[in-house]
Amino acid sequence: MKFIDEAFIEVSAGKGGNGVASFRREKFIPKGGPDGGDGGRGGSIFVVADRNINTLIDYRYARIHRAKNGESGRGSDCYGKSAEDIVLRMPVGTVITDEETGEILTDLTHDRQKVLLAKGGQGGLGNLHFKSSTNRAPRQFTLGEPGEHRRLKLELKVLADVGLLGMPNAGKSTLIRAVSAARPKVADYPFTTLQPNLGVVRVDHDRSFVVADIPGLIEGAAEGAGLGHQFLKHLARTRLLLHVVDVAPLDPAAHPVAEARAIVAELQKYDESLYRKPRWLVLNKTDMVPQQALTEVQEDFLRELGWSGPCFLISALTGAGCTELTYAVMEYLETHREEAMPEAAGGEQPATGEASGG
Ligand SMILES: Nc1nc2c(ncn2[C@@H]2O[C@H](COP(=O)(O)OP(=O)(O)OP(=O)(O)O)[C@@H](O)[C@H]2O)c(=O)[nH]1
Ligand SMILES: [Mg+2]
Repeated sequence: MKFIDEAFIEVSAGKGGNGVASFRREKFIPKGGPDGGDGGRGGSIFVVADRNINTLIDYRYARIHRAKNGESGRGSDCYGKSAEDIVLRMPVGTVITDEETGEILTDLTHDRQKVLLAKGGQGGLGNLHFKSSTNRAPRQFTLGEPGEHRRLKLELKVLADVGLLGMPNAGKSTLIRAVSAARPKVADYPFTTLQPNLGVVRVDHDRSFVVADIPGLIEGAAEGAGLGHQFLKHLARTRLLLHVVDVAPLDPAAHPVAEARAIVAELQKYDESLYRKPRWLVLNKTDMVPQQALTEVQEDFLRELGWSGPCFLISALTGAGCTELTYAVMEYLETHREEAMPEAAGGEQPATGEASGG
């Protein structure tokens, strides 16, 4: 099973403009010849693959795409204007199926690939075209053709860009709920999440990325403790890991630094390349720490852990710091696009039901 991002849209190409029957009327020329021009072409709808787009989220909002009609022809040999085409941008990897016939119209495999989805109608012919030696004053003209209309299903196999990593109860699922429309279960007991969840994080109208929330890890996972560590395979093809740590555990015996170390150790035991993947620290549940103590808590934590990499303070519950975090992630992904992970063995995607949202 794979995680599929999907959307349903309708595309309507424009109708061609009508041709027209008209005759030249000038002073001293009592009966001029035919001069009715053709109608313009209706706008067509194309799709272009764009490697800068990661998800189909935009198409869950904008469902109907309609191109304009061509203008009708006019007298004095005037042709009607053709309507502009509409170009829809979609991620590389999108498969587009005609919902009515089940036919796959296209499978966008490479950047800038352009495919016609709905053809605009041809413009009709003006009576100019029907002039012949036997008919010098034709009254015929043709109407513009209708544009194509299709209901389409868009599907994209989603690869997570970012993976959440952490102890049970660290707040990973709460974070994915805070930043995306995914609605995984959240509860105050460990191992709430049993299956990975993916969520689409939209930072602004055309920038988004995909996050994977996986079950919690504990010390000894490599030996099967907790849910084991096989879920880490879902992170193989992500480009960035967010290590979520509960900095204000309710249990006074808990030791967040030691737990953070344990997570990293499990990561390394699982796979060296996962261990070397870019990783940021996300200190969660800051709402449980008095505001004035926050800087000190962070500094102590980083010093004790010996961490000098990126670190974010958030509260997944209140949303504090989450926007800053998602913007930073988006920016990171945009500036490190070239380092996209090669197809790694074992890097299959999470099996999930309803995960992303719109
Ligand atoms: N006060 C506070 N509680 C939080 C915050 N984030 C999560 N929680 C709570 O912590 C508990 C665990 O949250 P989850 O999101 O289920 O944690 P998880 O990391 O997904 O846990 P597993 O799925 O078991 O690995 C829940 O009771 C949450 O409401 C936060 O920022 N502040
Ligand atoms: Mg969870």
